Amino acid sequence: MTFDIDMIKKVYERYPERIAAARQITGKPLTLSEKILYTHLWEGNTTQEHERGNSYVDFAPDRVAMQDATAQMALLQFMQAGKAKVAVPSTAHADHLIQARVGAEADLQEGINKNSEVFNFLSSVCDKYGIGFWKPGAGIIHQVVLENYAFPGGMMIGTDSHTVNAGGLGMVAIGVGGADAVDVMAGMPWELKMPKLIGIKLTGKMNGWTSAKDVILKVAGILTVKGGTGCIVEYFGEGAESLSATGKGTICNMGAEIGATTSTFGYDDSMRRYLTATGRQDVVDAADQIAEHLTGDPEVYANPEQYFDQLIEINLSELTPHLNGPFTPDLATPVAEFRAKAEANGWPIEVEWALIGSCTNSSYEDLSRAASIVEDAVAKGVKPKAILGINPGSEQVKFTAERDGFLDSFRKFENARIFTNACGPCIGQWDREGAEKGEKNSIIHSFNRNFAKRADGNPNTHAFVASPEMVAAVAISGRLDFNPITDTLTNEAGKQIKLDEPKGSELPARGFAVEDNGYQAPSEDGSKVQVAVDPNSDRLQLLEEFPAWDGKNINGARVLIKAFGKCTTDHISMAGPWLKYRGHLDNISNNMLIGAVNAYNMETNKVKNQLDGSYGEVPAVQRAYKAAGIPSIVVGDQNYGEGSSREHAAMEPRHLGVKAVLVKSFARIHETNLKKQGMLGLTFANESDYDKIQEDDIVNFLDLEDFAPGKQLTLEFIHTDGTKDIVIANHTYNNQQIEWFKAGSALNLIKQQEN
Ligand code: MIC
Ligand code: SF4
Repeated sequence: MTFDIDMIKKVYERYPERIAAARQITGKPLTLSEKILYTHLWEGNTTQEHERGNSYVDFAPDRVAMQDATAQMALLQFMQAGKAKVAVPSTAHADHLIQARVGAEADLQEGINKNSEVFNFLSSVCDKYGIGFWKPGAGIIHQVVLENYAFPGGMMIGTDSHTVNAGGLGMVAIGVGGADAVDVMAGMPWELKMPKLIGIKLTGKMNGWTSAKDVILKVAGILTVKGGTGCIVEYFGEGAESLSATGKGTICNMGAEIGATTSTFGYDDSMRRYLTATGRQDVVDAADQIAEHLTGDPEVYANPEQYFDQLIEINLSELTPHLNGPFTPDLATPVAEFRAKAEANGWPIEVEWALIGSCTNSSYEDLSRAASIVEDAVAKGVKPKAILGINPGSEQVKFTAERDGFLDSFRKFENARIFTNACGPCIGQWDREGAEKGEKNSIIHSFNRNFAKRADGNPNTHAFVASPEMVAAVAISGRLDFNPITDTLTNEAGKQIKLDEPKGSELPARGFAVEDNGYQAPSEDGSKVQVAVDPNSDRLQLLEEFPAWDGKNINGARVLIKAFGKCTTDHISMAGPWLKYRGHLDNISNNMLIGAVNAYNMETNKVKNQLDGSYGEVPAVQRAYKAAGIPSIVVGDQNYGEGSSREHAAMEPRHLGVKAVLVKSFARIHETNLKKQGMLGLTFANESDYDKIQEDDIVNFLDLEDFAPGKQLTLEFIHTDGTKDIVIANHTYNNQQIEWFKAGSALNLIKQQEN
C-alpha cells in the first residue's frame, strides 16, 4: 500500500497547468528544481517570476517528517498553535535516541527503557494530531521516508538537515527547524528564499571500487562546507541515470554537508525500479503520465551553462574512491593519495573501528556491496584487524538483508557487530569503550558528518568518511591508507591476496520483505487522546512564550563569547549525551555553546563573566547575565551554525537571554531558526570587524528602533580604554520576519493571529 496516494495524485494533476504558467511567466525552458518549486507555490499558478537568490517565496510542501530528537521541540510548539490536526501528511520517527552498545536487540530494549517517557509522549502527540509514528527500531527517518513516502516531483520539509536524502527519488526535500514544520503542519505557507541553482553534470559510469558516495565526497571537496549555501544542486546526465535511487539518495543526503538547500535528480528508470520494489507501482503509474515534467527540460540539460548559476562536471568513469576528513566533511582525499597526506599531517593510520550505516549509506545495496567484500576476505582467509559496526537503515532493509544472507556474511567476519536500525554512532549514541581516555586515534565510517567529538565524544578521534565498500576494506586491513585497488593483504597462511571489487545488488532479487515495519497509524479522531507532560520531568517541559521585543534599542550588552573558527550546531548544542534533554528547553540550555572555542583564550566552555571578572562555563555565565538583567550577544566566524537543523541551537540562547548573534556568515537553517525564535541574526558588513571586538566591550545598538528590510544596523562597541568602534551589520529579515522578532517569536505571532 502506498501512503497518501491520493495526495500524490492531486499533486500530479495540477502539474501540467502550473508548469504551463511557469513557462509562460519565465519565458524559458525549466530546470527540474524550478518545476518542483513553481508547482508548489502557496499562491497556486505563478503570477510572477521569483528571482533566484533574492525573492522570499511562500511554498506549500506536500508533507512533513520529524525525527525524535527534533520532533519533541517541534511538537511542543505545534501543541501551542491551537490546531486539532496536522494540515498535511506528517510523520515522526524514533531513531536518534537509541545507543549502540552491545548489539541490536539488547540496545533497542535498553533504548526503549531509557526513553520511554519521550517515546510515549511522541506516540501520544502523533496519535492525537494525526501524525504517523515510526516506533523505535523501525529505522532511520530518511531511509524510511525514501522507502515509503518520497515521490518524484514532490516537495517536503523535515526537521533534520538530511531530509534532503529524498532527492534520491526526485523530490525537493528540505531540512528545517521545528518552527518551520509547525507552519506547514498548522496549514500555513512555508517561506524560503528562492534558491540559486547549481547544475552537476555526471558523465560516464562508475566502476570497480567507486561508489555513489565518492561522487558527493568529490563534490564536497570542490564546493566546501559552504559552497552550496542558498542553492539547490540538480544532478543530470547519463552518469546520473546510471546510479541507483538509493545511490542518488546518498549523494543528495550529503548535500547537507556543502550547505545546499537540497539536491535532486530527474525521474528515471532507477526510480521506477525502486518505487516498484518498495511496493509503489501506483506512484510509477501516476508519475509516468507526467514524466516529462518530472525532469529538467532537454534544452536545459543540452546547454546547462545558460540555465544554472554554477555548473560542475564530473566524469564517473574517472572518479576514484575518496576518504574525507578528519573533523570536516569537505577535506577530500583520493584513497591513492591518502598515505602521503596522512603522514604529512600526522593523522593516525591504524583504525580500531569501522562503521557502516547512517541515513546516508544504509540501504540494501550498501549492505550487499559491503557484505561482498567481507565474504571475499573470509573466503581468502584474511583475519579482520578492526571492528566493523553496522546499523541497517530500516527494519525492511534489515529483514531483507537477513533473509538474503548478508547479515550472516557480516557475522562470519570475526569482529562484526550489528546494531539497531537507528542513527547510533552517527549522532554520538555510541558507548565506545575507552573513548573517555581521550586518546588520539582514527575511525572510518560511511556517515555524512565527522565534526570533532561527534561519534564517540573524544575530541582526539579523527573520523574519516568513505563509502561502505571502503569502510569494509579498511576494517579488514585495519589501516586507513589501504588502497584495495593496488595493495595486497597477508592472509592467515602467509600468502599475499588482493580483495575482489565489490559486487552488490541494487535491489533484492526476491523483493523486499518485512514482518513488522514498526509503523503506528494515528487515531481517526484524536480529540480524546491525552498528552501528558509531567511538570517534574527532566526530559520534557511545556514551552513558555518568549517575551515580545520592547521596541527599544539594546544597550549595555556584553559579549558572551566570540567563537573562533568552526562553530557548528554540534558546538552550539551538542548531541550525544545531551540528546536526552531535547524536549526540555531549560535543561538542554546547559549545553549552550560549550563546544565553541573562545577566541580570547582559545579554550572551550570558559568565558569571562563581566559581573565579577571570573571565568566560568558559558551557560553559567549567561545565566548570571540573565539574572542580572544584562543583555548579551554572541559573535562568530564563517558558516556559523553549520550542520544540523536542531533549533535548540537558537532556542537555548533565546531562552537564556542572548539578544543577537553577529557572525561573518550563517548556515541557512540556523539563520532561519534564529529568526523564528525571535533572535537577531546579523552578519558583519565588513568581515574584518570581527577582529575589532574585544572581550570586555560594551555593546549598544544605535538604530534597532528603525529595524527594516534591507536596512543595515549600526552597533557601537565601547572598549575598556574608552575608544569605540562602530560596526555595521547586515541582515536578511523581510517584513514578516521582523514581525516575528517584534512578537518575540514566529509562534507568538501564529498564536496572536489565532485569537
Ligand atoms: C544530525 O545529523 O546532526 C542530526 C542529529 O540528525 C540533526 C538533527 C538534530 O540535531 O536532531 C540534523 O542533521 O538536522
Ligand atoms: Fe541520524 Fe546521522 Fe542521519 Fe542525522 S546524519 S539523521 S544522526 S543517521
